[in-house]
Amino acid sequence: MNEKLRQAYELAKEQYAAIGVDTEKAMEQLKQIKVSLHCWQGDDINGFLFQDNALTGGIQVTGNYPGKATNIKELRQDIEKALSCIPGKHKLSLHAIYADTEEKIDLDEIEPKHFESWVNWAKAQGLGLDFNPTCFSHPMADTGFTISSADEKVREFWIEHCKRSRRIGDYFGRELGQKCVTNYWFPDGYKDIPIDREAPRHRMMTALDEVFSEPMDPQYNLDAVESKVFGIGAESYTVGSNEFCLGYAVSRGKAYCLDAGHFHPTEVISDKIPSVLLYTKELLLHVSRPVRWDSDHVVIFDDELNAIAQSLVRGGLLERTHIGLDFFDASINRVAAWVIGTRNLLKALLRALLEPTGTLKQLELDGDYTSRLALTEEYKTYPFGAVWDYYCAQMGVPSGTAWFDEIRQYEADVLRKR
Ligand code: RNT
Ligand code: ZN
Repeated sequence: MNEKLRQAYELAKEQYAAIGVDTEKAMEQLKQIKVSLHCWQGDDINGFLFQDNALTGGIQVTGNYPGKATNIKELRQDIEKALSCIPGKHKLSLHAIYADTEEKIDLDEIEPKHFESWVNWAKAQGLGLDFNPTCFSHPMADTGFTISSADEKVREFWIEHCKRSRRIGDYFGRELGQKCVTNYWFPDGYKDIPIDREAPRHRMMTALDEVFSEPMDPQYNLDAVESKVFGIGAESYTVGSNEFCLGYAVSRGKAYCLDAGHFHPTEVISDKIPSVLLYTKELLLHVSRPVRWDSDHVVIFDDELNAIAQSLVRGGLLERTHIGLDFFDASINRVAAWVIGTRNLLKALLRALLEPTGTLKQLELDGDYTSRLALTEEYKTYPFGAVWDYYCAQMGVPSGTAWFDEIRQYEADVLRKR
């Protein structure tokens, strides 16, 4: 290891020890945290099951940076490259449209066997897998409604798709020996003001009950429902709203999925985490970055990201939270996007773990808000960067900006040649 890096770490270690923080313990805790990387950053949510399905569902990927993955082999190669720059053992979140099969199948026909090659690859990579039914970018979703459609045929199609998705989640969990989180998100909604706000929600509730009717071992598959406030083209009404999904998760013993971009612009999920976890056993996060809307920008090291990490660490909620990523930027190098977002998330978690939380909590209980403010402000400039660099080096991945040289090289050698 680079001697300067080690010296910087030793100094940081002392400085943290002086405020009662054990840097070794923090790094050990960080090592245990798995982040679920979203496969869809690599190919702009195209998937490989259908040839010409346009992206629908009120989400959008913008940009035309060269080198996107055009098949499963390329996507895996890109993910492997990204993972080589990210410390730790993690998970990959797949969407149904990433099925690996030569068969001409539709979404209501997917089976575990269509994902077998992903399982084999995940095993070889030491990765866990999560899953998502793809309830968009499909002719059956063209009316803007899927599982809550008033058309029974449409509803049945999506119910079948979700049931099968759940079985794939169970299959992933069993094969990989770690729980798969299967996340259900539906774009269903109206562009303009509806008359009936109740019936679609009623239909969604009944449809979900049907989807989850098959008994399944929660050890292998965990179901999560993701809410949203609005989507492009569905600005006036979203069936799967916050109240709908939270209520559903609480009443049915499911996990709730909080996406950072799915609330009004001044609302933050960092403050929702501890409330939700009072009422649900587990939580899924889609860590994303909304810029004016649910724009899914690459996660940066901003205040809200740090607040999310603090919520999890300070509340002792890491064990019940599954941390997933959800962003898609096609205007920059897509592999770099993964690395930037994931490293930032891990960095924020490390920084939160390097806080003397017990001391600060006591000050708060004592009503000493002056000390609380004074100390938290000083701790902000404590040398967590030195601990991060050391952690990366220990974990065998590049520290500092070194990872970027590798991605640049990869861009020249691989991405630009596609
Ligand atoms: C959409 C949701 C959803 C998707 C992915 C692709 O607003 O955030 O999670 O981004 O399933
Ligand atoms: Zn999401």
